[in-house]
Amino acid sequence: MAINWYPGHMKKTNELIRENLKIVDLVIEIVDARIPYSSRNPILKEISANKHHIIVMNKSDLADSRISELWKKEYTKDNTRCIMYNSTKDSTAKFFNSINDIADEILLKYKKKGFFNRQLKAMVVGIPNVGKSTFINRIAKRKGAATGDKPGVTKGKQWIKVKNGIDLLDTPGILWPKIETDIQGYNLACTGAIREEILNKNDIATYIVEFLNKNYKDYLVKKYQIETGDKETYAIIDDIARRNGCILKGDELDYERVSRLIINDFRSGKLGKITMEKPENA
Ligand SMILES: Nc1nc2c(ncn2[C@@H]2O[C@H](COP(=O)(O)OP(=O)(O)O)[C@@H](O)[C@H]2O)c(=O)[nH]1
Ligand SMILES: [Mg+2]
Repeated sequence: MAINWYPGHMKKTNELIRENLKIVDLVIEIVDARIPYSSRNPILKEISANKHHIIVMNKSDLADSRISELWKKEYTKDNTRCIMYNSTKDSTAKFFNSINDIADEILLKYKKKGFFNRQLKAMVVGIPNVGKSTFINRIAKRKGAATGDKPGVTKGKQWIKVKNGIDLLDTPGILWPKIETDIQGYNLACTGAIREEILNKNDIATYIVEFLNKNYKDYLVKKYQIETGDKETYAIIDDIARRNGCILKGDELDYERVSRLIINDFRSGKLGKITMEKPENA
């Protein structure tokens, strides 16, 4: 899928991440638990080699916990940690407990070198809309403080003391989704990581219904009170539209409205807990 990102933008944020990575001990990579593959960018591994790394599978409240377990196994490798997290609800302890030993190890290393007051420096990175700001606000126990994540907005580095011994960079690093296939593009669009200007709303909704009809048929039937049978995706969408009064003058179906409805129901978890990607060997 050819998506024209803004190359200038991308270059600038990549440089910013590289720059900031140099001075941190721990990289906190926020991933979307519904699309654990497509919400990562392999460039991070390249630019953060030798750093401690924790993958926070965020929005885990919206994901299929059975598949989340498989991903957790897959990602807990090569000195990388992985935890399931809900940044709108989970305790800060849940996060800090998962990195306590890493933190102790790093701080001890500093002490051995004679730095007794040195803090562990951590940084959050992730693709757009994955929950970086929500996560930062959560673990910094901030309410709604705007976390600037537009490249170049924050001048100078601001560190937040999130825990004894741990400082977090206040500005997250934005990674650009790396899209190699149409499926990845759609998965990113479904979760809201890439904008609807890039993929059209009706196509996204069609993709969701097709995916659900194949993988989570019960959710579709239950939520919309429809019969799916052997129906084509388009016929199912027509039924959803009729069921929900998405009808225009002259009895035409309002595809704009039904598409919006399906996308919103998916994103808000009203359709159920859904994961769109499985580990390769699962
Ligand atoms: N259900 C759920 N929603 C989340 C979670 N984390 C973030 N969000 C929502 O995802 C949207 C994007 O979050 P934001 O922090 O702005 O993403 P950012 O672009 O990475 O900074 C917001 O509507 C958040 O409320 C989570 O763990 N669970
Ligand atoms: Mg943000």
